[in-house]
Amino acid sequence: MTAPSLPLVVVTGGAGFIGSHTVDRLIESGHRVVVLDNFSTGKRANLARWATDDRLRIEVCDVSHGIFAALAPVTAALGPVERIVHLAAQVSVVHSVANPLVDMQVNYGGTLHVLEYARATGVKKVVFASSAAVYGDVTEMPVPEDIKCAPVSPYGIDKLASELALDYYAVVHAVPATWLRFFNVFGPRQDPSSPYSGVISIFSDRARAGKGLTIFGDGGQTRDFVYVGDVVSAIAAALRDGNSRVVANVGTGREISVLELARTIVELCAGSSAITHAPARAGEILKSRARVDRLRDVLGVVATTSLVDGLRATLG
Ligand code: UD2
Repeated sequence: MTAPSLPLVVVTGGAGFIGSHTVDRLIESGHRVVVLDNFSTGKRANLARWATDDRLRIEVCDVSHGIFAALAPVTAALGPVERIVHLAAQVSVVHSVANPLVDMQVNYGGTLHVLEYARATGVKKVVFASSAAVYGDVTEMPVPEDIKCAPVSPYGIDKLASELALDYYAVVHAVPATWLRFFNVFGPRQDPSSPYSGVISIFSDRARAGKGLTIFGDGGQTRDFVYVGDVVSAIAAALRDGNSRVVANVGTGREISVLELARTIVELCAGSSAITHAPARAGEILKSRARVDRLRDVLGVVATTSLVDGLRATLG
């Protein structure tokens, strides 16, 4: 890796869906990037475009076991880590309901390991991928950041606990941090292969193949689907932002029901996939829509990609 004057940024989970798009943007905008990924869901293919580029270094590392050992040889060669984007996580709400201890170890434990590294080495900024799942079932819509959080899943609890840890490290150990509450992120490279995958990746994959779509519940539940390119803009802005302890929703401010989403995807595929229903999943929220004033006013980001444009890019 050359060009030592370029700022060095660590992206945990950098081989994953949101992570690999983040890596693309950071390298394109003049950074050197170190990806930490255990490749449990991440893929080297997502980073293939940088395979021979010395601005990217990839270290196999499970953040829930600590990051000091993986980063020691990197920093010995390249100098200190300036900033960290912490995305590595177990991303499924449903999985967390079935496996709360795993969720806590990976999602909360992983965050503590990142924070310990940041504290010990004087990292200038940590940007953390939190989630709309911290809110639980709220009555105020669109949901503002300062509403009382009442998560209804281990996933939401662990993301909220991570936020509290970030706040604690910011106040007590002067580790500057921003935590972004992602709503439902979608786009190219989202892996449809697991039953826990994001609904758009599953529906797109099946509709393209003319297979049926299964809706959990009556399909009246809503989500605020935000395109990955807009999410990366929020991450990049948070990395640059000189403020600490900022929390911001990352969504569009619009919601769509899962039933309407299914119909839209089938229509875009010009297909005839049947839409059927199965029982609703435990631990899920019913309605979700972001208030986005803070994203715009503090970070200067507006999620401009329409759902249909984003779906077209996803469907390829
Ligand atoms: C997403 C994120 C999660 C968190 C949360 C924030 C994923 C995989 N998870 O959880 O990390 O940030 O948003 O609110 O992106 N559904 C179907 N049929 C299917 C699959 C899903 O009906 O085949 C429904 C599902 O029951 C739910 C909705 O689609 O009502 C969205 O499900 P999801 O798994 O894509 O995402 P969610 O909201 O549980």
